[in-house]
Amino acid sequence: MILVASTIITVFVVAVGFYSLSNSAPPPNGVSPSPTLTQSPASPTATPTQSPNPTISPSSSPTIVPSPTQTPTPTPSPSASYSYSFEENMQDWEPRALDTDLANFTIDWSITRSQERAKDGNTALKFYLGNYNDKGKIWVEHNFDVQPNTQYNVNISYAFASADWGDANHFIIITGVLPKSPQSRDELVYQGSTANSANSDVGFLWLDKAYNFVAQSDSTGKLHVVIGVWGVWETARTYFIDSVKITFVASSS
Ligand SMILES: [Ca+2]
Repeated sequence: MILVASTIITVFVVAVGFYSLSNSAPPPNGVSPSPTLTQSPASPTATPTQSPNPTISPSSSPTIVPSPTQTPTPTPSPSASYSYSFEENMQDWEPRALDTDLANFTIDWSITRSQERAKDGNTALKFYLGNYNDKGKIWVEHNFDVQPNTQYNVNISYAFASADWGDANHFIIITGVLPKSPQSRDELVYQGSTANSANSDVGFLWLDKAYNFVAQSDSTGKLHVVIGVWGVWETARTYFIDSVKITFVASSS
């Protein structure tokens, strides 16, 4: 019995030893390091999984950008025409004056809507200047939205009623287009006299006035039109203006 057991153990030990020798022995080629290649791809594949995080933030932010594109819509067109008859109101024409001081008070002046006479409809603007300081300047002013830094050809026409007959002692017409609202006498634009070409006192006559200008807007995109009179004779005078037409045509951009 003991002999049989020892024989079985001996056979088993021999068999195990033969088996281990057949697997541990190097192959005839001697290329055993091949298993190390299978481990190297494991570590690089783990790092790319962090990359999706940065791609989330750029995709959400561009949706905010398109909204500012709605702001340029108020930009005015390069050309525009306007007409004024003052039948209902002043139509945004603002009365203004300069050099109205006289000693310790100011001279009388006014620019109001009046139904005394009109060239179109029933109402015109009435200009009254009690020019007793011999230097008063009164006008109406209208601001227009135009394209900034653009040159315009501007035509201003209107009906002008004057009772200034004869050859002397007339006032001077103010009409111009300015990039800024005038603040001094030197910034106003003066034209011809207020004479109505009559040889006798025939009262008010309606005259057609028309002036062309080249005006340059600045970065504010505004042009200021002024229409009025400058008193150059020491007396009181009245004038009327109606049917004002203004055309802006952009000549460069
Ligand atoms: Ca009118």
